[in-house]
Amino acid sequence: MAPQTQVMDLLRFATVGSVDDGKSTLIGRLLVDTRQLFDDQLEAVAHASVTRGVGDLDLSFVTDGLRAEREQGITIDVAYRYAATPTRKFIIADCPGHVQYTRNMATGASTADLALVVVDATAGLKEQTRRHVCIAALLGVRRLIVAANKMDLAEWARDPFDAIVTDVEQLAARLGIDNPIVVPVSALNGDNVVDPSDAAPWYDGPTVLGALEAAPAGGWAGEGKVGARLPVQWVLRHPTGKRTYAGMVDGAPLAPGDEVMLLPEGIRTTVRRVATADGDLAVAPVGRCVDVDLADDTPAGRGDMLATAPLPEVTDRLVATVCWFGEEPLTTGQRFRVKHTTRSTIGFVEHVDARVDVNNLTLEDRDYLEANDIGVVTISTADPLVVDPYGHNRITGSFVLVDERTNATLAGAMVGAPSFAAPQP
Ligand SMILES: Nc1nc2c(ncn2[C@@H]2O[C@H](COP(=O)(O)OP(=O)(O)OP(=O)(O)O)[C@@H](O)[C@H]2O)c(=O)[nH]1
Ligand SMILES: [Mg+2]
Repeated sequence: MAPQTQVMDLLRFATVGSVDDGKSTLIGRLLVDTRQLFDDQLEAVAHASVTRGVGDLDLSFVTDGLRAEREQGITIDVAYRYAATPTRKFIIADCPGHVQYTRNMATGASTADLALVVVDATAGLKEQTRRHVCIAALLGVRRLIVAANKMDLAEWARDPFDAIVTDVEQLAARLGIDNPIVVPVSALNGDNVVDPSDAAPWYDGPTVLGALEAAPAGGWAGEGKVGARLPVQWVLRHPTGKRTYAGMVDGAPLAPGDEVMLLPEGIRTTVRRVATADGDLAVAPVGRCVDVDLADDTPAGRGDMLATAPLPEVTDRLVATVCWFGEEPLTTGQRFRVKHTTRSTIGFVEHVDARVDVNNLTLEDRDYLEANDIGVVTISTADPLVVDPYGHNRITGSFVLVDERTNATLAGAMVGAPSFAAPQP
């Protein structure tokens, strides 16, 4: 996962929504109409379209580059694209909609500030759309722009658009997301994507690009809620016998003179120097890789953490919200490798507490999770973890469950229960 950045003119967004609703076509349209593609790239897309017999220019081929993607007409892996307009830079993650690739969608959304939700206006919000929006919100995305797509097929009728607006507003309110914007578009024809269209005279809002340019960047809810965090990646031993600790700064900047706690040992000390390959820093910003020299001798190892106040929690038992991607169900008693920041340990599922019903965002009593379910579990670990609630920090608040035998990632997990889901009576 990427660090939280402070760069204000950069917006990271991910496309989310059900299979075939038009996410890749919309991104293709956005890139073509803002002239991000070179002529030879466009020619390659046109050539591939004709070769595959899908018309003159299948815009989904701009991001769907894998052979299997073009043959099956679906997105499988996340495609990252970079775009720049006169007012803003964008990092775009075009995610797959197929339920089988929900894991990839979660990866794409995990670094996004904003979700560009694509909904086929002739069908409305599907369960998979709701699942994606729910996962995006759990992953910390706090802004939604919704493209009510295929309006050409809906003959630009206002009713299906209004129905989507109502559903989106209800969903966003439950997830604690303010002011979702819904735009009626045809990604295929380019209406209201970059260029305003007069096909919907009843709509007076922005185009998709206009909404993306106006959206505040860095919409991450947890910014400012934790102190500096430096998960120790490497311990550097110097000829003098001194140890320094290398890793990436997260949460808040770290500076010489800062009082830090070494965790889980619980040793209080002070930062003496913050070094980089380019010399010492007066302040190391979030995202910077540094080598930290401490005032006292300390016995830390890889996987330990240096932290400034407000401090994280040290625990070997936690409640987490998990997105389960294993083919076999997740049940009580299972054992996994837990990878949290730079630490790896063994974890046991003490209890599967509940499953999230993505259609109405409630928790149902359930002691197992099936593939692509979202649920709440209690996990205990062999070694203590140094965690923050996911809502406060994306890095220290998340971990993955890995199959010990195959090394496959089976779940993405966030520390804490989902705030939106109230237990059912
Ligand atoms: N008529 C019409 N067809 C569209 C529009 N947008 C997309 N399509 C078509 O819908 C189909 C699916 O489009 P994609 O862009 O591949 O959909 P996707 O959401 O990226 O699909 P996955 O990535 O597999 O989830 C393609 O045949 C597109 O040409 C639109 O605005 N109008
Ligand atoms: Mg796609």
